[in-house]
Amino acid sequence: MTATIAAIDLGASSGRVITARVGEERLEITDIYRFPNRSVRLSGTLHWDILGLYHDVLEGLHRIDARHLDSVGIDSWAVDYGLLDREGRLIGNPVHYRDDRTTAVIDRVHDRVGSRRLYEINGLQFLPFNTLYQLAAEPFLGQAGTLLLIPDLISYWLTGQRGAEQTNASTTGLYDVCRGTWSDEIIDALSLPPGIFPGLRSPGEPAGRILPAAGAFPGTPVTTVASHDTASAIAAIPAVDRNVAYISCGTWSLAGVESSAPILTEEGRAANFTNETGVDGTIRYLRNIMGLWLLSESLRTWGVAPVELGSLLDRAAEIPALRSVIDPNDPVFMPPGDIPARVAHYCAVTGQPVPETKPEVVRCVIDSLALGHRIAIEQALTLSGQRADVVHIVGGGAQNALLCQLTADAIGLPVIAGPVEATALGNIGIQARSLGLISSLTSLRSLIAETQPLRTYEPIESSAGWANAANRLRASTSASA
Ligand code: LFR
Repeated sequence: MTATIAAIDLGASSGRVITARVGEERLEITDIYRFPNRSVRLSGTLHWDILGLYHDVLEGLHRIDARHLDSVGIDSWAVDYGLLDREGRLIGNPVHYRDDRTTAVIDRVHDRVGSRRLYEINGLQFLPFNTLYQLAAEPFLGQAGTLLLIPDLISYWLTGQRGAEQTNASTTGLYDVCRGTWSDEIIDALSLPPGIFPGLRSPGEPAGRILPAAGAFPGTPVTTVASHDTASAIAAIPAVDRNVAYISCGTWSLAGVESSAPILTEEGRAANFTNETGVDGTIRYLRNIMGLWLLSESLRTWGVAPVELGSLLDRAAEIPALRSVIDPNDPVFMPPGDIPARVAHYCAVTGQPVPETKPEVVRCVIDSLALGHRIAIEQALTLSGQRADVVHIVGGGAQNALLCQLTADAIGLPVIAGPVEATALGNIGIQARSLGLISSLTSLRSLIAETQPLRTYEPIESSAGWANAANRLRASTSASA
């Protein structure tokens, strides 16, 4: 038996609708429609263009050239949400996690529940945009009947059914990672209206059927997938029978290991490691690194089209490694804007050569990301007590040969790059499993390893230079603080 499955995958920079034919030992994907995801600043607040995105989702479904779909699944970036009023209408427009509205409320949240207690319950790394901080700055809470995370919102518009998908709920800060439930303790302490949080559903559960109003594939089942894009991407790492670490590399780099249970140590909290829920109760023990955002935002600043990145990377590859490095996670790099100018300023104040040409900026960013990957993977292995023989890079970053090679050099381990569309493949894989076509997470990963193009990068340069650079970066982090 084979099935036709569609994945709607909304990333922070672009979205896509992909279909797949899945059967025993068969997994072929077809790109149907890609569209940009742009932020919109309005009255001083940075928003998502959520209706534009919904329009593109419908456009993507319209373009599928099939008579019948067996199932559709939706994933997106985490953390952000839409509020519905008691009649189910959207209140306001979802705010972008890069908006700075939480700066003023973080201390207030921590006064109510200390960071240690938060970590004991939610196991989440501190990111200023975690949903619990956004809700503390939310003006429309009083009118809200329901909070829906972005994929749940799109799913609601397609089907009329509401729910809160578990892997994404685990990124809100309001989720008890050991119990697998919303945390009443945190919700009470922050005086949030408990009724706005819908019942949880896990990857694989039915999520309703497409309404006729959507205008395409009415009646098609929507299946709950691992709706946090990172959870879907990690479900699709082509890892079988080896000790592995991974980097899901797109707008963000998410670098870490898989664990069978939360790791809630004080060392892990201090290193800002997160315990996000994955498929089948697995835990993604990882840290966020600012990722390809630094490159895409630099290209936007320069007015350089993404297709020209290849030639810039070729020129960057000629420049000697590690002339200057930035801490990619410095908060200065978070908001949209002139990243190259911020990189130059960072290098100047930390006493490093200032990158002047475009290839020099690109080289500095790629070196810094590779170094960030090294530091995070080293920490993940130490903190989890795991070993790794290989590092998987999945997502858009797997296409960036320079970044993959430098990551292998920096870590001193082989890097297996691919699949590029890991998130969509994870989304499709969970649907295929609930259709009975794949038996387990392990067989999904084997199927991906057997059917998708992968490339291995062996470390070339000795990792000694990278070890020194890692120390330099730690020193420059304190200097720039
Ligand atoms: C990656 C990702 C990360 C999350 C960040 C913000 O696309 O989902 O996992 O920390 O975006 O939502």
